[in-house]
Amino acid sequence: MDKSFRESLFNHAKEWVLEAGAYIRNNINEPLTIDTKSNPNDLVTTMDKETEQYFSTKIKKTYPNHFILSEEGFGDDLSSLDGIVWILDPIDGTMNFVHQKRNFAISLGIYQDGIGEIGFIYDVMSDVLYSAKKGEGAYKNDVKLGPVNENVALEDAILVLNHFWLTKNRLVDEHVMQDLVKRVRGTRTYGSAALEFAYVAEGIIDGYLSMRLAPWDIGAGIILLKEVGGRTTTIDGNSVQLLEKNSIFACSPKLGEKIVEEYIKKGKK
Ligand code: 2AM
Ligand code: CA
Ligand code: CA
Ligand code: CA
Repeated sequence: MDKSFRESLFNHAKEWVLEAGAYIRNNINEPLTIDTKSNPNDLVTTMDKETEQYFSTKIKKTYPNHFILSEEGFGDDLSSLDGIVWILDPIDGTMNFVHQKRNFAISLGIYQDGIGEIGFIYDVMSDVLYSAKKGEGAYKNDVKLGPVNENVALEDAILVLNHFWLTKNRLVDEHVMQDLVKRVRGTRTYGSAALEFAYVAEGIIDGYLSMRLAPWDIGAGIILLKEVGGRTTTIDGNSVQLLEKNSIFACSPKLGEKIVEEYIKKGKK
């Protein structure tokens, strides 16, 4: 993508992210209509839908030949990443949005022919914008991030995990996760995949492992993390397929390799 086009796309997208975020923040105490999707804990609110619709209208009007891959149904039905694709999660961390009124984010990644060009993760209630442009670095507001710490020891590492690692699973059955949790300094769960990616990029978390995430959970985070020298793979260390659901391992390359070799692949040897 041409640098000046990337710049103007970045500026439009940034304006829309901040505007949508301000609207959510200003209406955080208004009554919500809450529905459930795949199960009683899989929540969606009118704010998720309205925010996605806001972006969809703006994008379609300004860039009629671009595509949208998004969670709540206002995007396109895509079978390829050809062209320019906006990968959007209007509210990542809906459960946090509903129950905690904090720790949720707008996640937006812009790809051209499958290559990440622009990423935004907006922590709405804290008014903190993580952003990245391909080849130009990643930022937390106006502060440049990175590079990720290449030499963190497992004993000094904090990993983000979630309760899915307590459910039946090969890595749990074979005690891989339990051994890993015992070895590292600590674990955390924040409840927004996008923010969890941003924290790895910021260097306040050393790795993030999650079971099944959708493209819009990870689209922006992959771009942000790459700009600080981090890597995103599946749990097994393989490449992520952006149009599908993936298990996710976001980390610095060295720590990621170490955990995959010493723990994840352990049961397979
Ligand atoms: P969401 O809030 O946009 O649905 C919660 O651990 C994280 O996992 C959030 O980023 C959440 O995104 C994501 N997630 C993905 N699939 C989910 C599901 N079926 N139920 C709940 N959270 C899901
Ligand atoms: Ca959801
Ligand atoms: Ca999400
Ligand atoms: Ca969402």
